[in-house]
Amino acid sequence: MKRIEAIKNIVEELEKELVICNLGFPSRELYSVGDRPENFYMLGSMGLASSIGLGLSLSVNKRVVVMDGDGSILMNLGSLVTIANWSPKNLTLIIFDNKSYGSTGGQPSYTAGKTDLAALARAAGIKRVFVAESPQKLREAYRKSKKGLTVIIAKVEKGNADVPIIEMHPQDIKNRFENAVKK
Ligand SMILES: Cc1ncc(C[n+]2csc(CCOP(=O)(O)OP(=O)(O)O)c2C)c(N)n1
Repeated sequence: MKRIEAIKNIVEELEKELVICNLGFPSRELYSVGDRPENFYMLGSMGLASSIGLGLSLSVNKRVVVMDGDGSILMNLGSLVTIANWSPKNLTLIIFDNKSYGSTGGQPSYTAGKTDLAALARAAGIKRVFVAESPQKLREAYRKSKKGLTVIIAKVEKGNADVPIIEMHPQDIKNRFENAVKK
């Protein structure tokens, strides 16, 4: 499964969920397959999508979905531990694991080596961890995630889709998202 295909499948499942998306190509892919005011494209801060999603999920009643990457979660592993211990019921963390830093040229990450993200999430204390290798499994996992804090490791191929950059100004992304959160 390609990352853009995984993103499209999640987008098709979305209702009013707030989405925080990893920087680089994942945000560009999400923007091109399903831009909506409830999407926050996190344009610069690698590693922080999961932390932003945690904070948001603790402050709102809506469901929060984080679309993260293996490189970014590996850079901020403390976030998994914090998420596990706060355990917000309304948070779904999807990690697109392409075993690489896809947005900067595909350099291998440590999930290409010895590191197992699902095992890490479980060891952090997260009970509901699913591994999805196909669009169908991903959709099933996503539907189940509505029951409580869930981490989904979506196994995706290396490579980025040929999609344009996000034309919106970061301030406009933020303002539009804030309005969607308040609705
Ligand atoms: C602190 C910091 N380090 C490095 C970068 C450069 N950078 C931007 S995206 C990216 C790769 C992200 O990899 P991953 O989270 O696995 O997502 P993928 O693009 O593979 O889906 C890197 C290294 C950055 N923006 N910020």
